[in-house]
Amino acid sequence: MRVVYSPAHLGHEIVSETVMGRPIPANEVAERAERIRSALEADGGFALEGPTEHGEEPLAAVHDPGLIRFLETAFAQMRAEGVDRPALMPEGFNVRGLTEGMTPIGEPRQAISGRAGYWALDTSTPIVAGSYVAARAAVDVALTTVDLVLGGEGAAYGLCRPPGHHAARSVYGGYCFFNNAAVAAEAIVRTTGERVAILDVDYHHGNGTEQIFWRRGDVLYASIHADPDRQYPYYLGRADEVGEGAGRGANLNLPMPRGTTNEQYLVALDRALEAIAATSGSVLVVSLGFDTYGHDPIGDFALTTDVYHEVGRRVASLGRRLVILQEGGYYRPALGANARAWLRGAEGRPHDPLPAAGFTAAGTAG
Ligand code: SP5
Ligand code: ZN
Repeated sequence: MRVVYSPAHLGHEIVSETVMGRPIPANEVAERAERIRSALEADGGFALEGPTEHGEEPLAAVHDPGLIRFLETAFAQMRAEGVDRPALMPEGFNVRGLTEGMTPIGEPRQAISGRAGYWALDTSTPIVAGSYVAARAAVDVALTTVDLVLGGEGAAYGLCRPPGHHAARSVYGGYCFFNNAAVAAEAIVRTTGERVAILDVDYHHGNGTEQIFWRRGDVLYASIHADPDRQYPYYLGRADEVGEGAGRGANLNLPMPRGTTNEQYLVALDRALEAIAATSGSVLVVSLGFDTYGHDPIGDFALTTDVYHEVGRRVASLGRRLVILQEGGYYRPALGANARAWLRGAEGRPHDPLPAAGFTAAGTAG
């Protein structure tokens, strides 16, 4: 399988994130993508290549130009204001109730902490010096993966970092700046004129993808994720969110309980695949996350490496061409094995798991 990867992600070097006011070691770190890259290189069955530049037009088809300009200039503005921190985070937020019953206010013209809070969703998505270049490269990775598939590949994988599915048209957050999968899906619609489906198997609900295509009947969004009553992104992801207008019925949310097992997960997957099979279109975009893994530090599902091979296999059995884009997954030691298993399953290759590093065959620490 062809794999698109850009080293530009290394410039998005995150050290800490803030959760409930407390700084904790960052989860969405560069090591994630490097672990996946090494595992795919070691497999021998994957061919890595760099992305080609696609410019701003396909990005602006999905995102508010104001968000793009903010992210492009934010870090430099923070420095220009004399703030000597490694990362920019918002101070306050443009929350829904602030302008309830009023005509909404616009972006503040000056203070960077206020501008950040106008566009941000949370306090766990720091902007560092290399974040914008990395986020633009991740979009190019996604669009290059689309090119490969529209050019005849049955499946291709874009190792996007930073991830994308929490980014809405005018919002960044959840470790995401630009919605790589949404940009990809929109590019496919515009190029092929067909309908497109997006299957989101990250542990979290892809609130950004849902928002972007909420009123669209030509893009189906189907997601299996932790129930937002107990998990981020909290404010979207419920089963009764089905889309509106032309998009009514083109949004499928399958919220899952704590401790979701391989078996429970596969039942939900089959439901999502059934909904996708009922729509037309020859290309499926997959938002691929491994934070569903049993040992994930921020998830609470119980999935194993073996089931990722089966998930990849079942997704491919739909018979659509696959644009597979990386989202989350934070248990670094297993990321390589999990990605390799999923992608081998999607390609119809056998599982062939490698013994986990640091463990003997008996499963005890070696
Ligand atoms: C792309 C993606 O997977 N984004 C996820 C963003 C989640 N941000 C919220 C992190 C909350 C961490 N909670 C720590 C609890 C430790 N038990
Ligand atoms: Zn996630």
